[in-house]
Amino acid sequence: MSHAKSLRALLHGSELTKAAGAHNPLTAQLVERAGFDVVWASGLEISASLGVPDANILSMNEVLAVARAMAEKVTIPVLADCDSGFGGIGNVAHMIRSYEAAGIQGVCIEDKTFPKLNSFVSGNQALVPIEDFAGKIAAAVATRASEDFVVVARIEAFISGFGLEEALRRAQAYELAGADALLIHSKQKTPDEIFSFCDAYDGALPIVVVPTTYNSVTMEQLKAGGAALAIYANQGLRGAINSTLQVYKAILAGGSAAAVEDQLAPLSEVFGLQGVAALLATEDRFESIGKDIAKQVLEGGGEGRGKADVLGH
Ligand code: SPV
Ligand code: MG
Repeated sequence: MSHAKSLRALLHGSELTKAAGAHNPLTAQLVERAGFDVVWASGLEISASLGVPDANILSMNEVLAVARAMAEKVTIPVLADCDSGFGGIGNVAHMIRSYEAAGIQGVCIEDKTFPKLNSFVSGNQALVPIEDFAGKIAAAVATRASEDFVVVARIEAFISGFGLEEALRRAQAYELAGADALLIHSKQKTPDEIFSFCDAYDGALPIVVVPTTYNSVTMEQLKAGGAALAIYANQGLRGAINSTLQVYKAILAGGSAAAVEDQLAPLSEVFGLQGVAALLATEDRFESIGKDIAKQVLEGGGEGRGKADVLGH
């Protein structure tokens, strides 16, 4: 789909850019409808939606298929979570070609080992050496076909138990490698850690944050603190889990579906999201063209009328 404002332009705009996580085209459409600027094709959401841990259990092609389908259904940019790049430098180069060709506007890769583990799970959060990840970023940037395609370098130093110094060292390296933006991740309950990074970072790249655990920080505070993009990565999925389960339980408890009807989106809304009106209009148009063609042939009056007339051009 065509895009009003590119991801690159949004990252360099004067406002805080807001992204929300999605796990399929439907939730990507809801992200757009709610008014967010960007869809985050979340690894956590996509893997949860398929019933597996966020730990590179899914292949690149499986998550790419979801991100591609999202990009086909929204007009806002899709930024794809690509974990640690699905392997080594060769995997990253293949990933960039595949994601760019799929109409996705940017990817985010993180400096953890493969397979990665979700940042909020206690377990292996080991970082790869700086040189390895700088090589991946350089490969990503060198491989893209268009300068507009965005490569976000995600720093997991805080998640992995390191301090500000390590985070800043990595920021400098990834910037030198050609990254377009830096995502600084944190699992603290307050935004202090990410603000300490924003204050101390003296490079030129836009900073991306994910306020999941430090959820009371406001968008105004994030903007004032130096963030360019805030990703609300998984609230949609968590809301859907709660509300879907409540609906199922209420049907059983109420003995009929009437008990939940007022909490539900009407079917007309479902049809709207599916594009049913456009389907019917397309069918009408081409059925009538088909009839016109048949009429010409059956009535033997085909001469003098070209293809363009039949198609209404
Ligand atoms: C995701 O949404 O998959 C992310 C963000 O990478 S987090 O779950 O916070 O790691
Ligand atoms: Mg992820």
